[in-house]
Amino acid sequence: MASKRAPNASATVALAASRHDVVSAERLETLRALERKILWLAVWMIHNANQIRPKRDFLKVGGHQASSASVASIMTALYMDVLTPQDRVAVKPHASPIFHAIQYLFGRQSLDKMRNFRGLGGVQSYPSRTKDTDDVDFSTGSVGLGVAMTSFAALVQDYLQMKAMVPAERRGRMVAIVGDAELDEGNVFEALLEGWKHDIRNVWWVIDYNRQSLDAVVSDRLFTRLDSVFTDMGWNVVTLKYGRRMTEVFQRRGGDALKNWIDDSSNTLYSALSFQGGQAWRHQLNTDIGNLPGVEELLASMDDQALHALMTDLGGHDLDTLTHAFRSVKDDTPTCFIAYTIKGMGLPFAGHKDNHAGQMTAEQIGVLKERMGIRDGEEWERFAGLESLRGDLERFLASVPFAQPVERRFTAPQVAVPAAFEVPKAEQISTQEAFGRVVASIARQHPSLADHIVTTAPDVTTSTNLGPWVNRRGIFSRHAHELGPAVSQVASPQQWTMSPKGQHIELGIAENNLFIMLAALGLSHSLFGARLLPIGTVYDPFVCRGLDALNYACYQDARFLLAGTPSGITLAPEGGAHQSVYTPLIGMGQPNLVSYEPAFADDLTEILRWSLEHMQAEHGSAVYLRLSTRPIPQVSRPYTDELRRDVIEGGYWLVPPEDGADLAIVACGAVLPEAMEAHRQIAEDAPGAGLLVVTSPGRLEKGWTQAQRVGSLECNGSHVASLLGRLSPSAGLVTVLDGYPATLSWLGSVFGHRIVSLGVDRFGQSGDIPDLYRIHGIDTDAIVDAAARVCVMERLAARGTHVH
Ligand SMILES: Cc1ncc(C[n+]2csc(CCOP(=O)(O)OP(=O)(O)O)c2C)c(N)n1
Ligand SMILES: [Mg+2]
Repeated sequence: MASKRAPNASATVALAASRHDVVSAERLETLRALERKILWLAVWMIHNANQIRPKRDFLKVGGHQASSASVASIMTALYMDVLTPQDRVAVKPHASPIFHAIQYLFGRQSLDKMRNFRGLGGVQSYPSRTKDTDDVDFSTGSVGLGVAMTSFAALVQDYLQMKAMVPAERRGRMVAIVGDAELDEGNVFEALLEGWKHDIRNVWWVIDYNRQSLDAVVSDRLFTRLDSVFTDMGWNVVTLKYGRRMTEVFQRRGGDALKNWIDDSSNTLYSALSFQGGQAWRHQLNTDIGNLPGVEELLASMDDQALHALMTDLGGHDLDTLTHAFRSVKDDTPTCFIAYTIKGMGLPFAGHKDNHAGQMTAEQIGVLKERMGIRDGEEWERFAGLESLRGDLERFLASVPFAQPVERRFTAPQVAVPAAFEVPKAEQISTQEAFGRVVASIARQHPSLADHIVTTAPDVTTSTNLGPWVNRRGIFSRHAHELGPAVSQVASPQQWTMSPKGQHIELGIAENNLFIMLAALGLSHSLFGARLLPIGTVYDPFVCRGLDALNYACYQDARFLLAGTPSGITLAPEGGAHQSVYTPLIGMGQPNLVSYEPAFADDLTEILRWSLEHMQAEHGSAVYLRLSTRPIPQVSRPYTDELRRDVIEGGYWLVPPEDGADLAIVACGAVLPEAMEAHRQIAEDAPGAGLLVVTSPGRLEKGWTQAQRVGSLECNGSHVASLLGRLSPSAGLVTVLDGYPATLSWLGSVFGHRIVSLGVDRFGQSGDIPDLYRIHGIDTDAIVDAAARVCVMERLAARGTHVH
């Protein structure tokens, strides 16, 4: 358990404790009893789900007894002693059973759900803010993301505090209970650096340092790195390596040698001995240090059981050490606790290198149950085996600070959104520029709405047209920064002030951070009772760089507006590395996200306006806009309520087809000029052909799929059916977008229309738009050609000839 580290004032909690940091012996006894009960309930929950509950399939239900046991003490100390209702916690995913067992003891989790662990409607496998019903603060599951979430939630809390948007009594600490292998995830370090830049406060990361991941025992050399990374980032680091029992024995003769042995022992050896127990410890210690002064006597003074208890008395399992460490923190500096633990502590496979998915046998459960004093049939009883303490425990639980009946999930009033925004005026304009202008004009024309908007971008603020908004509303910083005359005199369109009043959170390039920032901002109404309307921008191809974090934000039902811009091969000269191809499919397939790809500024303006409402609606969601830097000619038309509705529903006829028309061109986004020109060219040969603008492939598709589920095969209720229903049943469709063609090819299934789908299915490259549209087959000629083919197919079909 190598842990050579430079002495550090904050390193050892045994130092300088004030009296009330020390928990009384009586209280410790109570905590220990609860810790045992919590471990039992967690283990039993998993056992019941896997080995007792009847099964209808051949799947292992799963659940992680070893990972849970590893943090039973840490979580007991936190929830039963230290946390307040204002604190928010991301529990490492595999400790879900421990969290729910704790809530069960508080009377906040039902027995039915515990019995139904990992079953439909039961306790979720990993803590879920949306699916669990006992007040999970942050969902976890994809390791590393929950950890980072606490940093960004702290930043949101700071943001709200500086603007007096959250009362003092709602502010708390953002706490992550972190598996040590989570620290292999790069996003944790991206978040650490970003947090340092923003000088975040009130964050605790408690690292469950069991030195085991899923597959293996982790490298001995990791520890020294970890410690210094945190101190370099300005965190306090508190190492909890030795429990009280160990610390006391170190004072005895031979204790020094024992301590040195512990410090020098490899993680692998320590784990193996923890598994094997007293005899193995004795043998190894005698072999390695038995000849050093005092060691023989020291070892002889304990039986095997006591020796095992001593050697596994690590800081992360000692409630005395843990409560004391947590209580000793007196300021809001981010603090990392490195708590040494044993994976599977207290269970038969403790320390075994393969214990990650291991589960106790019925026999082993029986032994543990007996040890806990629990009788058959009383496995779920809250106080079984603790009957003599029952009264005390009930009183204790009722007095736990975290368990007090304080509101923890808020609703915030909705912010009014005007019925219309002013549409940017221009003969030609790109959707990206229109987006920037509308956002900036909200700052000017709708100040009370603008007060709730917060923008953020990973170093692409100017290049995604957020600059004018930031000029008006400034950059958020805990500390006001005077630019000074020399800086102010540099002529620049970007005049950005930095202050606590600022409403743009400027991030470094890491896209993971953008999405976790949006997740935290997008839950502000629920976490803090303050309504924020977050708007983030990102280059569209780099949505994929942060995709898991985007999914994570949506999984928690965070509400935000994301502009992915610029997108597609339309970004022509920038080349293939910057040209997104399949992001429209992400927009379609991602739950809790509605996506749009408008072509015209008036459509974009309405979509943006509607998004600000949808982000606040009870059954709303986040919104993703796929935008472009290509200026395109605008169409002038009355913007009727019907058009507004159609734009939001996902599409409208720019040129309506004649009833029973044989052909329609369907286009989405930046390729509209080509589609319009193609439509003009075919007018002679295909009179009455329609031109359909799709603003949201995803909205159209969802409406269609849902209509299918509930009823008629014609899907009469769906918007897309009402659009395409105007065509002849034998009509042909040509679809086109700057993205993967399957985004729209499903339209052929709505009424069985013949379809040719144009789009991009290879990486792009540098070029200009005419060249790139030509080689990818989405230019005017390609559309006209496709229209001709689809018409030929139609005629051949009418003659009964099959087309291959
Ligand atoms: C992003 C991601 N990759 C892989 C996994 C699969 N996985 C689950 S737990 C785990 C290792 C966890 O080790 P650690 O964080 O140390 O927790 P412990 O089980 O030791 O408590 C892995 C690789 C995951 N949940 N998320
Ligand atoms: Mg681990």
